[in-house]
Amino acid sequence: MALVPLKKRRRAPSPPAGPPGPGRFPDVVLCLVEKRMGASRRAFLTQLAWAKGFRVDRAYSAAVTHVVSEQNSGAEVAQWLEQQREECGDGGDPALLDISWFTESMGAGRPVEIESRHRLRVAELAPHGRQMAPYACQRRTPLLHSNQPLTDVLEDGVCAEVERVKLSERYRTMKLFTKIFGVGVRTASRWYQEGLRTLLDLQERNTKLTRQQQAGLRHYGDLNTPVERSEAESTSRAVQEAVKRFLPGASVTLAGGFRRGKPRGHDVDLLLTHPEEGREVGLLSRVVSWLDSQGLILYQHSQENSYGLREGPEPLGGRDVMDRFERCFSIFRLEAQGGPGAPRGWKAVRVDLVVAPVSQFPFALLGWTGSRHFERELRRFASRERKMVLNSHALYDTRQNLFLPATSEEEIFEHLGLEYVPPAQRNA
Ligand code: DGT
Ligand code: MG
Repeated sequence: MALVPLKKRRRAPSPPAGPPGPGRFPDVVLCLVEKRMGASRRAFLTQLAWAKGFRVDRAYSAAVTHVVSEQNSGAEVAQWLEQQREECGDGGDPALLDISWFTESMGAGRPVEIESRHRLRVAELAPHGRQMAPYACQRRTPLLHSNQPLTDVLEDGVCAEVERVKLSERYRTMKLFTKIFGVGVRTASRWYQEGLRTLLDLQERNTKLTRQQQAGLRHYGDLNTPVERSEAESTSRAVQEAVKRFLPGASVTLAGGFRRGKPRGHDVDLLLTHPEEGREVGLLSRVVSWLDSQGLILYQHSQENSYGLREGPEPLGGRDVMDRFERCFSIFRLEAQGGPGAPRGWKAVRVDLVVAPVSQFPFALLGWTGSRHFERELRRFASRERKMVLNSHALYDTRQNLFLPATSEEEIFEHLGLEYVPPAQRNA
């Protein structure tokens, strides 16, 4: 998981303004869906298409004939289209296409004929011909599923154009820099424009780095090595031990991908609470200081709790919901699990510690278990289908103007009128 500034959706570079004229193919007007593709890649693909003489419009309008998206379901793109039509007050009936149509067209240097395999299916069919539930939170998605061979090919399969893009200097550099803890697309893009290309460049040219980025650079290798479950568990034990010293009875829960059963992840997400509301106040700073005094912490910055239920049911920061719990973003110095044979005695591991008052704990647990897509879908379902606002602090019913309390995740699903989905099935 990324950090506070990281987790905020960074505004990445927009595609350059305005397409250069009508293009070589007057019957074809493309619009690329940014969701999942990301702003940088979208800008890159837009420029690529322009260079090949295609017209690509930045915003949707009735003139658009081909909508191209990457890694979105047909239902998602259909919904996106519906929103665009509402916003521009304009109709249009474009073809909804997968990126494969785009890459093949770029490869051919002309718009290739649309085949059914290029089209996104708007009504997806589940196995046995059943209609698939429209929201991911209404479905069970285990870690390994029957479509695995297919999705593996889609993710890992080789496509000449995608390979070419991946090899491009900008792509490689952006990837290198955004993998530094504390560096987002904007900063990486600025550094690229300044001519920086390697991690060594950052050091040699004395690039100004925040304290977080300095730590990210220092532990670059470790932080980009997956965290194993055994490492997550031993981190959790270390935190538990510290918590017990200061507040017996308080609990430490491993959330994030590990709670969903993933064998490895990119960080360790831990939630702290105490069964008596209010007792958790002040706990985090003591725990962190103690861990620090034991030489377990390589970097940390903390954020205070800034949430009050009286504030009302605001959706907390728009599209990518941040929360306002007291939390600590840290890098732990974890004793190597490999024993004496391990190449080095320790490993740097990213750890997020989040403190939730017990009345908000089920919401925090639900919010911090993920997957991100599952969470987004759950919030979208709550808002569209139930007129409720769900975030990691609370569930608010806007029809009745009241908060709906819950003492477990199951109760939250009940309030939403959804069948309970256990953590291992939230791998959407
Ligand atoms: P990983 O760490 O690569 O194995 O993957 P996950 O699934 O553990 O993802 P991660 O660690 O980025 O986030 C875990 C969940 O916590 C995910 O559903 C999103 C949620 N989450 C992450 N950051 C925030 C945040 O700042 N606020 C809130 N409310 N939720 C967050
Ligand atoms: Mg995580």
